[in-house]
Amino acid sequence: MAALILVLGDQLTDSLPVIAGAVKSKDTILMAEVREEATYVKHHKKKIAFLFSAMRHFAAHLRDNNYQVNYVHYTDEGNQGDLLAQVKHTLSRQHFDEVKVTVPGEYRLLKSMQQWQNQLGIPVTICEDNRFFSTPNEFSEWADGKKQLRMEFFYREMRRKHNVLMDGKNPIGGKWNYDAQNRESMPETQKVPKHTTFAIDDITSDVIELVKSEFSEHFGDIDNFHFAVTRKDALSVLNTFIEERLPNFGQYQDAMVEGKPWLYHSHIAFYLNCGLLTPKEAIQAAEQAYHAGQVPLNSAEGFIRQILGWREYVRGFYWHFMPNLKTDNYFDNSRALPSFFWDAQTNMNCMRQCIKETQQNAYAHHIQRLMVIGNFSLLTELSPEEVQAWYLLVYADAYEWVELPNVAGMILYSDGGNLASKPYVASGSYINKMSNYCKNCGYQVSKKTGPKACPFNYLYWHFIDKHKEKLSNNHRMAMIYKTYGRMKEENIETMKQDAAIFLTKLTNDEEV
Ligand code: DLZ
Repeated sequence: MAALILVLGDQLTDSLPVIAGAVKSKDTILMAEVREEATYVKHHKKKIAFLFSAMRHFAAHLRDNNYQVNYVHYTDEGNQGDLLAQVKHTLSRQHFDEVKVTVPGEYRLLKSMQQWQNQLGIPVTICEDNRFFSTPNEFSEWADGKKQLRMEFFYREMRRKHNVLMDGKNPIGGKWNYDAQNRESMPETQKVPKHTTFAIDDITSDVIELVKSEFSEHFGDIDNFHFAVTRKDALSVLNTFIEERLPNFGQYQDAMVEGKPWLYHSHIAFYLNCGLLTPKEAIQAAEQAYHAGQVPLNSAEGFIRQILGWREYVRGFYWHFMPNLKTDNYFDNSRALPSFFWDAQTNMNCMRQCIKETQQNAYAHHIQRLMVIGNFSLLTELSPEEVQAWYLLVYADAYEWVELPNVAGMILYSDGGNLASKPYVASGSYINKMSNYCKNCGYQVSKKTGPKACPFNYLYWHFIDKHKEKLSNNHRMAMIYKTYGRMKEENIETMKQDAAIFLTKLTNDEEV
C-alpha cells in the first residue's frame, strides 16, 4: 500500500500523524505552491513569500530525513494551479493506493476534500490535526446546551485539563486572569528590545523574486523580509521572546506606540499557525520561565491565555459555527472598504499608522487590529464580507479558522454576540489613553463634534444611538446607555449629523 500524502502550506510539522506515520520507503509527500491558494484572496506579498519559503525549507528538511517528497514549485510546468488538480495529476503519473490529507484549517477546503474520494476514485483519508490541545468535537460538547459561550470558562477547563499554571485544583496565584494589570500605556522613555530578525538565504531570495514577478498587484511591501522560515529559527524567535520580552509583555500588551510595530509581543503566531512551532512548546516555555522566577505571573498567564485560551477557543468556535459565521450580519452592514485600507492615505493618524505597518510587515499587534482598525470597521458599518477578506489577506499569520472568529465575533459582532459579550467599540479617548497616535493626528481627540473632531468620538455615539434596540438590554452595555440617557438631545443630534457627513464621505471614498 503506497500513500500519496498531501501536506498544506500551514501544516509544516513533523509530528503531524500523516507525516510521523508515513512509510518512508513507500509513501510520497506532496507539497504544492498553487495559484488557487495564493489568490482566492490576494494574500500580502510577504505572506506568500513567507509561506512558500517555509514550505520549501520544510520539504528540504523532510528529504534530509529520508522522506520521499514531490514538491511542486509555482512556476513548474506540471503545476496544475489548485490542490485537487495537483493530486489528480500526480496520481495520473504514479500509482498510489490511497491519498491522505490532514484536516485543513478552512471550511472551504474541508468541504472540497470530502468530495475528493468520489472525484479521484481511490480512498481518501482525512486525518486529524493533533497540533491543538482540544478538538472541534470537544468544543462542541462543551458548547452544546450552554445559553452563553464565554472563552474564560473554556480556558479554565483547558488549564485544569492540561494542568497549566495550576496549584492543585486552583490557579496559581489564586486568580485565573490578571488582565487588570495588563492595560498600561507605554512611557515615552521605554526601551523595547529589538525583535528577532533573520537574513534571507538563497531559497527566500528566489521566492522573493517569484513574488515580485507573479504577485506584483497584491497588497503590501516585499522589502525588508526578515521572518524565520525554518523551525530552528522559529524556535529562536520563541526563546528570545521568553527571555527578553515576556517579562514586560503583560503590562504593555494593550499599548500602541507610533513607529514601534513589534513592542513586547511574541510574533510567534506566524510560526504557530503554519506549524513551525507547536502551542505546547510555547506554553511550556512560558510556564517554565515563570517557575524559574524569570517572568511575572501576569505576563506568563496573559501569554498562555492567548494560546491555551483564545487560540483553542476560536478554533473550536469556528468549526462549531461554520458556515453561518461567514455570512452572519447582525447589524446589516454593507459599506465598501475605503481605499485607504489599501494605501494608508488618511488624516486619521491611528488608522494611518496601523494600516501602514500592516502594509510594511504583514503584521500588526492584536490591539491595533482590534481597537483601531476593527473598531473603525464596526463604527463605520463596513461590510463583514469585505472586512473578513481584508484581515485574511493582509496578515501573514491569518488562516480562516483563526481570522474569522476574531473578525466576525470579536471585531464586528456580526454573529450577534455568540463570541463576544458586547461589541468592541471605543471612542477616541480610549485610543488616546493606550497610544501616542493622537498627538500627530489631523483631528483633535478632545473635540467631540465639528470638522476637527476625532471621528471615533461622534461615530461611537452614533453607533450607540443607532443600535439601542439591539444593545440596550445587554447588561454589559448598561453603563454606556446610562451615560447616553443623560446626554442632551441636541448633542446627540449634532454627533449623528457629523457621523452622517463622515459616513457619506466614506461611501463616496472621499479623503477623511
Ligand atoms: C495561505 C496559503 C498560500 C498563500 N499558498 C499555499 C499554497 O500554495 N499551497 C498550500 O498548500 N497552501 C497554501 N496556503 C495555505 C492554505 O491556504 C491553507 O492550508 C488553507 O487556507 C487552510 O488553512
